[in-house]
Amino acid sequence: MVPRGAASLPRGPGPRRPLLPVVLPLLVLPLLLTPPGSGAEASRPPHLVFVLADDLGWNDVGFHGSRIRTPHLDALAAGGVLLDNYYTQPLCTPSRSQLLTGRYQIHTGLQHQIIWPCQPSCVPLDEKLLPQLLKEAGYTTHMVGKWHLGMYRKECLPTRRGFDTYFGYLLGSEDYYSHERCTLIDALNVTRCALDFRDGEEVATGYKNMYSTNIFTKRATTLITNHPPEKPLFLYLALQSVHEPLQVPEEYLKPYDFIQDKNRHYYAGMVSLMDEAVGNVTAALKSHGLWNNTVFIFSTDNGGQTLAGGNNWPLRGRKWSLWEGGVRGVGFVASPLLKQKGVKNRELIHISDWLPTLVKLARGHTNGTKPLDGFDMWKTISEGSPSPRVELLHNIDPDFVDSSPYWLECSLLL
Ligand SMILES: *[C@@H]1O[C@H](CO)[C@@H](O)[C@H](O)[C@H]1NC(C)=O
Ligand SMILES: *[C@@H]1O[C@H](CO)[C@@H](O)[C@H](O)[C@H]1NC(C)=O
Ligand SMILES: *[C@@H]1O[C@H](CO)[C@@H](O)[C@H](O)[C@H]1NC(C)=O
Ligand SMILES: *[C@@H]1O[C@H](CO)[C@@H](O)[C@H](O)[C@H]1NC(C)=O
Ligand SMILES: [Ca+2]
Repeated sequence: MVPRGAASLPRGPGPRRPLLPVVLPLLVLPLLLTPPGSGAEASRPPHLVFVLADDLGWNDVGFHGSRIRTPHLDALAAGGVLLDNYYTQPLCTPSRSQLLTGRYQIHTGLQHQIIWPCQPSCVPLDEKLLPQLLKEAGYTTHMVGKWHLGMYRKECLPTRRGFDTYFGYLLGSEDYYSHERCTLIDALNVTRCALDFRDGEEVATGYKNMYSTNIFTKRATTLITNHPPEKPLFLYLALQSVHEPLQVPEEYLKPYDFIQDKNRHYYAGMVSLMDEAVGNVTAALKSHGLWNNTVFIFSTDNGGQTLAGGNNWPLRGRKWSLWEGGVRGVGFVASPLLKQKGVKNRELIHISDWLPTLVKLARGHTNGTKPLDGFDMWKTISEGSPSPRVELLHNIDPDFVDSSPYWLECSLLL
């Protein structure tokens, strides 16, 4: 695979399509309504709960054979559909933008990198996002956690893009306890920090010295507990775990005292805490009577950062790279609504596929979206049918730079 460019991934022995981004088909998906009266499933659209981990590596979960113990994730994956040929983008903003638009980032202008703190950029305002589509389908829509899709003007905020409520970080790389985002301003040789924590559109105070994943999990379970089960719920929980900085409460380190590497030791504790968080969320869905009509998705946003505790073995590469370690993602779907359970799915699935898949499950429509690059994967996931996707486009970006000029531009604003 070549870094920085287009690459295609053949699926199975079938015909291989040419590697020509210019002839990407414009995919206007026919979103057929589920026929009425086809069993319990047809009674109500399912609750959709999407948990996105940050920078979680391939070899960082028990179900991939890691020494890091993730009993809750392992049990969910074992009882659901493990996605074994699932791809994300190698970085936060591109992956997250594709998740919520169903479109490759070459179509949204977000192909160059992440959105830096001082960068006046967000997902273009004429893109219709997943929460807007689900809202139109009658869903209550909540987001908890890391946005990273732009915040330079109010119209860019999650609450203006389809979420009824929002609680979390607008950027990335915050301190887990102070919730401040620090930036080294090279030109001035100083580090500047600012609180990056919002409840709705207001600054959230009173959470200092509390670990973000605990705070986000508590908010998620409270939303679940207060949700009327008869109304369809979309909850997007974008955890800070397990992005650097490497921070975790002491008690989570103990079980991993055998790990010599300090980064890996901390990282292992962070993964365990995240696993517990997922356990708390699914327990709340169960005890509140939502689980039997829930589709639960767990995904990373990109591969592990091996420079900060992550591990993608046996895949080569890491976050930021187009090697498999950067883009082949940890992911699974758990749901009583799956036709096949306890299976490993080897069909090609990409992070841009969730929008059409979830909108279809919601019995919604994609009116108002621009041409989608994602495919509805429900039959592929639930029944094991062949994936409609035969290739994927990673990126086209002649302007890609490893360090952003916006770091410097920040200093002009201070
Ligand atoms: C930047 O500041 C640190 C102390 O805060 C100092 O040790 C370092 O030499 C400075 N670097 C430059 C290039 O001035
Ligand atoms: C999970 O819930 C328990 C019980 O409420 C709580 O003590 C724990 O901190 C929660 N874990 C996380 C990661 O939020
Ligand atoms: C889910 O459980 C509730 C209450 O236990 C029940 O009323 C409902 O019919 C169940 N839904 C499905 C799809 O089985
Ligand atoms: C979506 O668009 C189609 C075709 O324009 C139209 O028939 C349908 O009513 C629209 N659906 C909604 C929910 O707006
Ligand atoms: Ca990430």
